[in-house]
Amino acid sequence: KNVTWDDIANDHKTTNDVLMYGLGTNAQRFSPLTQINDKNIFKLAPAWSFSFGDEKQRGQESQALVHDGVVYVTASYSRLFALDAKTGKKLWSYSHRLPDDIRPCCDVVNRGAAIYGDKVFFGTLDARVIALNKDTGKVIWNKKFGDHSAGYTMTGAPTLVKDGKTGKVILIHGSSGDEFGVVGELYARDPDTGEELWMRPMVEGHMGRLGGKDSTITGNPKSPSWPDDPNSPTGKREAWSQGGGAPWQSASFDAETNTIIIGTGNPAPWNGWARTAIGGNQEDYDSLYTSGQVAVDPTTGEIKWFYQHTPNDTWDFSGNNELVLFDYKDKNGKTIKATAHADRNGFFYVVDRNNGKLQNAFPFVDGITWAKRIDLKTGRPVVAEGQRPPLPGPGETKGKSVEVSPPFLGGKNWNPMAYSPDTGLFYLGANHWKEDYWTEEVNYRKGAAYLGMGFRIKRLFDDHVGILRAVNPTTGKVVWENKERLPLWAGVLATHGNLVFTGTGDGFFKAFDAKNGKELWKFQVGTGIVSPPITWEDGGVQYIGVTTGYGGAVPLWGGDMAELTKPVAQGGSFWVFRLPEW
Ligand code: PQQ
Repeated sequence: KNVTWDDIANDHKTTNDVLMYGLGTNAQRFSPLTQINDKNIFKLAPAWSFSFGDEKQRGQESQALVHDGVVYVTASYSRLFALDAKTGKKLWSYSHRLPDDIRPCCDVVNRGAAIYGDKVFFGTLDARVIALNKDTGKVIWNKKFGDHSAGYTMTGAPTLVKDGKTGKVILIHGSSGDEFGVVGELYARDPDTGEELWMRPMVEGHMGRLGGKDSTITGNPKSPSWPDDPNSPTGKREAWSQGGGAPWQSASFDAETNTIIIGTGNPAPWNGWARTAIGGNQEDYDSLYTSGQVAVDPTTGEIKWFYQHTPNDTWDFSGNNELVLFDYKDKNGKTIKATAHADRNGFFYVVDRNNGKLQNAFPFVDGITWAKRIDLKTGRPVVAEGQRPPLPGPGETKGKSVEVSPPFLGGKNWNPMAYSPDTGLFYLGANHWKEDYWTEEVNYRKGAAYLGMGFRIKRLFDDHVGILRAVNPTTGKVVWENKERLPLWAGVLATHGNLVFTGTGDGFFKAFDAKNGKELWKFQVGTGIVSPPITWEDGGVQYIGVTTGYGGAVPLWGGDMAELTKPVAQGGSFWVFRLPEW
């Protein structure tokens, strides 16, 4: 059976398949299934497990898809497996041949595939999108979108949207590469041929494309949010040419307003002084359209609205975490159609998805130092004095170190949260940590890290780093929490069975009571879990699936926290659980 747009549009309601990253175009990661519930979860047991094999045992961040009795799961190093959903038997696999000079910043990860018609689609570390026949694994098309040796790569799952104006289903994907100073780009493609329909760059003043031709410049053509330099050939300081803003995670889609909504990455370089006029004030240069959430027209690739979480982001907070679409009633009883976003900067944002206006913002982690609060009137953070690391003094190569929390890996990183319409709560895997942070010199060199900052991540509390929290998006209250010894890097799944599932760095796949946070069940998979779980139903049986295998940014960039995770064994498997017959 081929996948239709209706199948995708109803993904959040239907239980026999999982067709979208986020378990629906709204990215809520909520399943209406109840066979496995808070009463019988204690019986949950493995049904099968599949090993990805060979030596590529690290960084398994994939959310699997399920269709017509087949599990489609990507693996590290740009691999994709099709497995029989009942038995785990391999039906086919595809292993992309990668060149030696790829430059993924944060491990050789892949977060998942997209499915439509007779094809599955996924991105590769050498900056390609590939379409495979879903039944045979045969390559149908293969499109290179960027120079991997300059730092372009792709780790996020592509998604599909149906353009309400033209009636065409289109494939949407982003790019990665901010840490190497490439301009972040969002793409729309024809799913049948892979042909580019449009491309939107996320740095103000750069030219977009539509139908293979120049379209419009992003934002103000003079790009006043980036500093001028009359002595440079572009008229701007170097950073503008390399500016980052990569939409490296996955888009959500609001069919009602025909809008693609996606987060944009950090500006490049991290060093905010390089993105400020010499002798100027960082607060005067926002580095649009980085570190925010952007609404894009699927027909043209034009920006409809933009809300920036961290103007002139000098902390590598990025703005790229998932946008969950949900509706709620405000104080006056009016229904607000909103996006919810837990930013790396430690604040949770509720934004009106019709116009990008901030409705609510509150901290979801403790100990935030960089900003006092988010001003609900202006929508801008009130940045704390002394939290933008100073330039090196005369004769120095490093600036004075400043202690910042959250650190650049964030109060929450890419690991997506879940929303339960039953409880009205968001469930998110957060982390409590901080960093020493200082400026360094920075000059662009193709393919080299382009940061201009030095850092060391440290612990914030003695007894935990990870903290799973249930938060109320209207009051900002933490309703329950569970501490974890290691950083949390797995996505969350919520179900109508009053359950919340997630995985831990030390290898436990866990289930919690969605209402009160009581830990109800756990299973040790023998390696860390850094992926989003899924659930589906087949022949009257509910299954829960999760990819396992430690990796991602923490062991590479985590400083003291990387040390902490050293004992975690690597791996690469997909596990499936069900209730036994008794
Ligand atoms: N990827 C991870 C991971 O998979 O664990 C963590 C991060 C990335 C980050 O903390 C990043 O800042 C980051 N940034 C970019 C970017 O700005 O281009 C890309 C990626 C990526 O593609 O994995 C990460």
